[in-house]
Amino acid sequence: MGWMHTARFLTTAAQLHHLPPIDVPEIAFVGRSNAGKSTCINTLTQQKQLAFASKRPGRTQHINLFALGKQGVTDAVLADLPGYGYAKVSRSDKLRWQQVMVNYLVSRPGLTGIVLLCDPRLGLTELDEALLEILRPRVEEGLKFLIVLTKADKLTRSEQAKILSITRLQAGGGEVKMFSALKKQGVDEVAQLLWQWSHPAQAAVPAEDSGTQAAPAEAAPRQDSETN
Ligand SMILES: Nc1nc2c(ncn2[C@@H]2O[C@H](COP(=O)(O)OP(=O)(O)O)[C@@H](O)[C@H]2O)c(=O)[nH]1
Ligand SMILES: [Mg+2]
Repeated sequence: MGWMHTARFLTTAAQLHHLPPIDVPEIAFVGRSNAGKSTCINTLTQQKQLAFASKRPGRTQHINLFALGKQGVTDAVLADLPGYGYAKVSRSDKLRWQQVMVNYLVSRPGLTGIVLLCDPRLGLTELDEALLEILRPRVEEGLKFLIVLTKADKLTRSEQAKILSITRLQAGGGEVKMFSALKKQGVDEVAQLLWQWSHPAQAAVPAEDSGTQAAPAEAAPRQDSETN
């Protein structure tokens, strides 16, 4: 989807209060270190180095913002949050980052959606569950939520089906999608969903202008997507 490919670097911040206020929908990518977050962002945006796929997991300890929108007009922002759960990070660094992340998730104005990246071979870990718990009140208030199961190419079809249904149960009605950067599996589906989150008014009506190729017919009526 062309819209995702417009992604451009906006800013980076080590602390929440250094982030600029944003007046368009913001979608945050979160997940354990090594879950495949950088690779997923790079694949969705078709830009290899946008979210630096770190060779040293846990060391990209900044919140990075990327602007999206055609003709240079920003209509959404992606936020890449630092990965968590990396064993070799010191306890004090871990605590500091947990705090930044929790503050971001609880208080960031304009936060519209969360994409939680998860390696399906690990499943949702305690840290992921803790994060879901923190998010619950905001999800109840309408925050969109998607779990992306990465590295699908490492699983057989039947393993994929199994982990999908388990994760859907755990997600309590939230969306879950299978994704592979290697096989380009799930790329269009995830891009489509993020576009719908950021353009709820347009996503609710069938696409008429070909420029913004909107929701598939079955997804069109889902404006308030809390379907438990
Ligand atoms: N086979 C496969 N490997 C992947 C995929 N996505 C990420 N990886 C690998 O998983 C490792 C961690 O990926 P990265 O994007 O840096 O994870 P991050 O720490 O969550 O940003 C890297 O070695 C990637 O090459 C995928 O879809 N398929
Ligand atoms: Mg990364």
